[in-house]
Amino acid sequence: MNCGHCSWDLPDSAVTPEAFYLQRREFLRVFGLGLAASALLPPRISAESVTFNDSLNASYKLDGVKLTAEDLIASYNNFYEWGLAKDQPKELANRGWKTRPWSIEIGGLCASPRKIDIDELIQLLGPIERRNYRHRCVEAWSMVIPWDGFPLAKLVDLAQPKPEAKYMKFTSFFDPANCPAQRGNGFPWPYTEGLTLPEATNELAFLAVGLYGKPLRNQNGAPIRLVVPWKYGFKGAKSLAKIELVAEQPKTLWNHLAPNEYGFYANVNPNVDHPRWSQKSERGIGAGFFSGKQPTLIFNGYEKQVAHLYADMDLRKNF
Ligand SMILES: Nc1nc2c(c(=O)[nH]1)N[C@H]1C(S)=C(S)[C@@H](COP(=O)(O)O)O[C@H]1N2
Ligand SMILES: [Mo]
Repeated sequence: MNCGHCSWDLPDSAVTPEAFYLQRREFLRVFGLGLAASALLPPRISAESVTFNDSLNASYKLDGVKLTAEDLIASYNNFYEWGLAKDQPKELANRGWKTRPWSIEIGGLCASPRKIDIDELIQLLGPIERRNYRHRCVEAWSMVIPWDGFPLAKLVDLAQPKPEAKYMKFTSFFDPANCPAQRGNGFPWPYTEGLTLPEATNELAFLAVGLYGKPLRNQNGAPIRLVVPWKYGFKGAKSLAKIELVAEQPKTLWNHLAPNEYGFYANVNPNVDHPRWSQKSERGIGAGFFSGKQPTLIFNGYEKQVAHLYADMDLRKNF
């Protein structure tokens, strides 16, 4: 029973389908070393100055939907800087990689650029709110995650885009001294992503600094990551070092690696299959083998909030 087109059969607990065509052996060489020998360190979370209120935004409660368990969200990850297998980031991103103190640069075509400490930025953009969002990976698995953070639109306001700014570009950390994969495993690091400005200022676009009321763990993209719940998970760049306003559509890491498989828009859509598998259904992580399979929702269930952004667009062409 291995149909290769059914999402059910995706080998996503082994090597991720997103990276299927990459140099697997090179990755195993880089990430496979010393795994068994070293003791596992508990995740290190320290963010004394961040307060998480019990501040669930009522518009994003997802009534009747069950949240994915915290330990699953923290142990089943895609974070290729720290390994291709789902269980590697929780170990390899917690062997001394420091995500505080951390500064983030806000720049490009804006009137108010700055380089700022993450906790100062949180003070500026707070209070922190809670949103329960569906999370759908292009590999056809899904979760429901209670994020803590703030709307990306608040950061756009802070930056004050110039009229020529049409897109936002997101760049993850680049730290080859501490991240073996970034010393040359074939990926064009750092990880980059992008949104149009109307997408970035949509009410759903979110910057997460925590989940389940705790600062983000390293494997989930500490100290700050993008969350755009109507799009496939790869749009949500982790551990952001830079956010820029730009005039042209930014080239993203996945566009660059496989433009025919991972488009710029990457809106969740049951009617547009991935070239190597169907997107008609998805598997809820932690939901159980038989109850876990569920239909994919257009825009991941957020049609009401975002469909207008794509009203004049052919979603097959602009996938
Ligand atoms: N920097 C960086 N960001 C990233 C990734 C990555 O490999 N590197 N993986 C993406 C993918 S494919 C997904 S599905 C989500 C996974 O987020 P999670 O591990 O918190 O569920 O992060 C996205 N952001
Ligand atoms: Mo993903």
